[in-house]
Amino acid sequence: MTNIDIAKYLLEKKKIVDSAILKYFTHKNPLFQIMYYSVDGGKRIRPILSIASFESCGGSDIDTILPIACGLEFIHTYSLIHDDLPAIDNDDLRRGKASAHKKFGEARAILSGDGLFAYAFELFTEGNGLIREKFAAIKAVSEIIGPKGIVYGQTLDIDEKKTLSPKVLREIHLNKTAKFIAVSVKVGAIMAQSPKNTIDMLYNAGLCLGMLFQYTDDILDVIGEKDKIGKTPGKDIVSGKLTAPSIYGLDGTRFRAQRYAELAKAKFSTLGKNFEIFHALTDFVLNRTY
Ligand code: GRG
Repeated sequence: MTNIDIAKYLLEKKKIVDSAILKYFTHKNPLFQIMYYSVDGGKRIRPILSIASFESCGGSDIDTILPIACGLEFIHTYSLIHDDLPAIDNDDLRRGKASAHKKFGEARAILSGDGLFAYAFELFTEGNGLIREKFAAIKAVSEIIGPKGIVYGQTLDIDEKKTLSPKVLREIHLNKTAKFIAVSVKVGAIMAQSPKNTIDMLYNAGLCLGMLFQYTDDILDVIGEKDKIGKTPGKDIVSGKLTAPSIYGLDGTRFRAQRYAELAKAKFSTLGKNFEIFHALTDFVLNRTY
């Protein structure tokens, strides 16, 4: 247990991220409005993780990490827009409102995702200095959002509807979700110029946090409230998706989520007291209702 007020922490950091994001949407070009529609409204977990890591690693100038934090959110939003498309998950609701293709039509939704994806990389290169670190951050992110990460995980996700294989489930969760969560933690450490072993340890701890995140996402699909989760509950069951509850049941999934939380916290503990915030963040992910 920590004395950190995690709700307050998340709210404060979300405000910082939200106002940084807003500054990137001052263009008059209407595509930016379509892009912003989908960006608006998320929890900002990935950018917050990158900031938490940056600060825990001793980083002090938040402007060093903020553009990258916003870029992570843009890539995440891009993946959500594409995930919701009729050809993939076909979901009408996202972040408590009509999903992008429902609001603007498929073509504009696809293009707004593409725009966010490219815009993220522009942000990653923003500002002067720390060229090596930016290069390392771009390499780390680009490695896990493509065919060795998110896109691979999503491909397995759409293919694997029949087998009830724990091994395949792990592969989907790891690639679709956990690596992106882990790399969000990693880039904070990179930008704080941390030593390689700290960066590696944080990435490994982040993978456990990411697996936990997808377990709680699967649980919320079964028991979550539409108003809180902002998307359609029960979709995984209807579409016959391979999820943790479909293999382990709800109680088994909760038990495994608890184990991932313990594992994540044990790994964050080895980094010392400066990383206490990650214990609170892990507990938040374990107990989240949205
Ligand atoms: C190339 C990046 C890229 C994507 C294309 C469609 C696709 C391939 C990937 C989809 C991956 C996906 C949607 C994974 C699920 C991850 C997940 C648990 C999303 C929900 O994240 P939250 O709860 O949502 O952080 P908010 O709205 O709060 O940001």
